[in-house]
Amino acid sequence: AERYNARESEPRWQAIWDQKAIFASKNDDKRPKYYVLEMFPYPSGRIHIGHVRNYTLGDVLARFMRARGYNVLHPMGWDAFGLPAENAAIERKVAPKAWTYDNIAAMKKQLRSIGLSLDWSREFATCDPSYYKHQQKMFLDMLAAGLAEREKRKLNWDPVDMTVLANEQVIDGRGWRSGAVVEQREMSQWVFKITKYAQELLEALDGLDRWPDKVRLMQRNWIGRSEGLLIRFALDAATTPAGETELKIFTTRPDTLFGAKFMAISADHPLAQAAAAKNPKLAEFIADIKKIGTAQSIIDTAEKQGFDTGIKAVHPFDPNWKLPVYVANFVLMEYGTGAIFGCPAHDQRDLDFVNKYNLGNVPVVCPEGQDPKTFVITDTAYDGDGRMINSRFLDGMTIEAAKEEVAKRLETELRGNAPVGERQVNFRLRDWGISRQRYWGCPIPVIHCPKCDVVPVPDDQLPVTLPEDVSFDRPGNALDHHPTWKHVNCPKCGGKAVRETDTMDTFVDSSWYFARFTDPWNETAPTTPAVANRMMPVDQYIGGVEHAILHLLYSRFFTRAMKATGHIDMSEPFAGMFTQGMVVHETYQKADGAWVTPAEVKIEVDGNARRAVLLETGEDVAIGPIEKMSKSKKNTVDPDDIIASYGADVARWFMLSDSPPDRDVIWSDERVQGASRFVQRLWRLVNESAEIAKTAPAARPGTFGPEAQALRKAAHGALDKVSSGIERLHFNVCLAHIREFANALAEVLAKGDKPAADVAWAVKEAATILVQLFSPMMPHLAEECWVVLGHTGLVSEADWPQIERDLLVEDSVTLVVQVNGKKRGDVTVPRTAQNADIEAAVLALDAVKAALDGKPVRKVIVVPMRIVNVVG
Ligand code: ANZ
Ligand code: ZN
Repeated sequence: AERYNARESEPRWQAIWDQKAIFASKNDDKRPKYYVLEMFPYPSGRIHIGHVRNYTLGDVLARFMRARGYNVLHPMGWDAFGLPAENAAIERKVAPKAWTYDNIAAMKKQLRSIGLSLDWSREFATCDPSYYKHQQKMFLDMLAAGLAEREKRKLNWDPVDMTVLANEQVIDGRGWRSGAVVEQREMSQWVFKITKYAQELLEALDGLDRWPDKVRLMQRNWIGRSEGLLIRFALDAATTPAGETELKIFTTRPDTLFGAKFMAISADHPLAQAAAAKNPKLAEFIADIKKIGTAQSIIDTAEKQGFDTGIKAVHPFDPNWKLPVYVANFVLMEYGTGAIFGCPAHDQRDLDFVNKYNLGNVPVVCPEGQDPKTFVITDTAYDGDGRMINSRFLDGMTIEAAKEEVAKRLETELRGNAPVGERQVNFRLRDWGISRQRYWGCPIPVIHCPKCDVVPVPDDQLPVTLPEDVSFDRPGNALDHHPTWKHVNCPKCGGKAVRETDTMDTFVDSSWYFARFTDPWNETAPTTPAVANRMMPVDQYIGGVEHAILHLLYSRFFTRAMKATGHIDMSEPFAGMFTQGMVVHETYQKADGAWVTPAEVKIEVDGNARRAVLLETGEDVAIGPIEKMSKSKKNTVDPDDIIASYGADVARWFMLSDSPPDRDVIWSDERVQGASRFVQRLWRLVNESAEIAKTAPAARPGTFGPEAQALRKAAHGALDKVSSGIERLHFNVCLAHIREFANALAEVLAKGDKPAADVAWAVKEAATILVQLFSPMMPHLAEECWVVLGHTGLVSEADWPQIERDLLVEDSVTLVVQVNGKKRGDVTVPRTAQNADIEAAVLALDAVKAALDGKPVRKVIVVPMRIVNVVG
């Protein structure tokens, strides 16, 4: 046969799939549903190789489940709002809308060239008014249900992008996109009350047994539940500003109360403000530390600093024990009560702090087996288990018992009319601030009226659409600058009012798109609940681990909010979650330090040595470490180039073959060429098989000789292993089985002579199974092979082959061979072999003879199916 020509074949099959609309799933389909979803892309302009991997993984599963008889939903859309469109507008004077839709068109073409089994009939972009209209409706539903609120908040303000950033968008005190030092500003903004679901979001993680453990752990930590005690410390009146009488703290370690050395409060704490009013030095200190910002990442890394307010707090178990109260930069106002007691021996931050201010420490927990008299803490706090010491009535107790004892005592002790201590559960999770001062986002559908305050936009006026005549000639929110857009009459009183000009965080857009895919045609509601309830949850969601926290958590919250407002009747959107690894590549650098792209170098291989030279000049370039593909290091490969030179099937096969899908895969041209050779090999194999298949009897032979039987066993064995491998997304293992099976088929063909009828029949069966096995990975090649084998219809529409289970039973077993208890090799014998035959086979082994070294055999012990031990 001629060489397989992917360039000619791939677009042809793509057109046929399209024309027959075979991947469009119907909502009234009666078969069981299977929903496969890859995280939808941001329309940046070009597909990158990471997308190719992501969508290929999902596509293999989607094609497989379709062949298995499921009504597969495998849609695609665009996460289309966000800053880059505005930046393009500023830099290149193109309208955000035009830029976005142009990018979508270009990327859609690229996605099609990968040969994905996507249902394009459901496509939408989150910037389509027909999508965000429903998002606005749900916002209003949430407002009515108390799940959206307006709140005054200290916010991270990015002075360059002129927008509020979420805490997680602040990296080392700087904006994640602009890199500008972030400031703190107090502003009113819209929040979603995700904290109402904190406990539920945490508990439900246990039921998500098809999620990676690491993702569930990340979510758990993010939600950050901790059980502790709220303690009211009395303040010493003589040292305290008038009006202040007590300091409330939250602690998870009440057992360490006798190790307390100081109290610390946040710079934003009212007591700090009160003390600063009379102390200019303190006021200055507070101003200073506020400049650094209060993002967690800064607090964790900044040097611990404090200022002694002069105020003293009284120890709850000893009226004569006074503790100094500091303002400290490592205490956050937003967590607990914004105040702590510091126990330096058992908390590293507290220890760093006392070491700086010479306050000393007293250990109160002694590790088991340590002598309390010699147990001292210097630079490293001890946060492990042990017994209480130096702690009066707690001495000798375990930490747990001591916590309980302190809680019991303080709970029952009253000051004023209130208990001194109170058990409390705290969450680290904050409500989700969704206001963004940006143009290219979903408008928040409310109107601010001087008389009526916040008025929802009436349903019949939705969507509130973005104006298109906007200018980006000055920084800030173009919606706010627009001459007319925001000026409206109040829907309630008819008076002059203004629209909300904040738009929603783009994470809102991606928090329900998966539900919209179930019925994107519904013009009057976000979902058609009966359909959404049937098609959801997503059975397998696939995406990058970078979205393991926020996107998944927000989606889980939003699904609950949709449930509360009647748009869907379930809580968890993703039954299965898979996080794929990255595509990485080695880096190349010229002698002058300039990075060069993989396309510009040629690799010369000499034995084990690899050398890189510049294609154009032959100049040597250094091969650097393998890294995540990035523009700065130029170690990217362009999917278009790959598909143009090798075809999509090769790219897909390579992505799947080289490493498990959850690990990084190293892109290497040499290995890609290997995949390309394998494609040609399969093509030849199928063509040769087709010649033999022509001679096969139409009817299945009644019996099969040993050769035919062996081939059939290989075929059904591969079918079994690949089927279960795909279900578990162990794609690299599946590909290894396919290779092995292809070899078995090739061996039969290599015999050359005209095969007997039973063998010819088995070859036809084997070739058919082989093509079906690789069809989810290399669908274009598979369609072409399907034709060659004389099958009608499309392999993409064919049912998955039936496994004949009785062919899976192995005929032989392999036993470990030991001589005097030491492994010397193994032996493979027929499953039905008698012990005497096994003994004879073992004693004939060279390794056994060598180990015996002429000594007589005293005994041979056979452990059936496992071990043979020769005693000499
Ligand atoms: C005394 C103590 C002794 C603490 C000890 C820890 C170890 P999680 O587990 O994250 O809830 N803390 C409380 N509020 C804080 C705030 N606003 N800013 C900074 N730190 C704060 O952490 C609870 C612990 O973090 C609390 O328990 C408190 O310090 C500190 F050996 O109290 B601990
Ligand atoms: Zn009004």
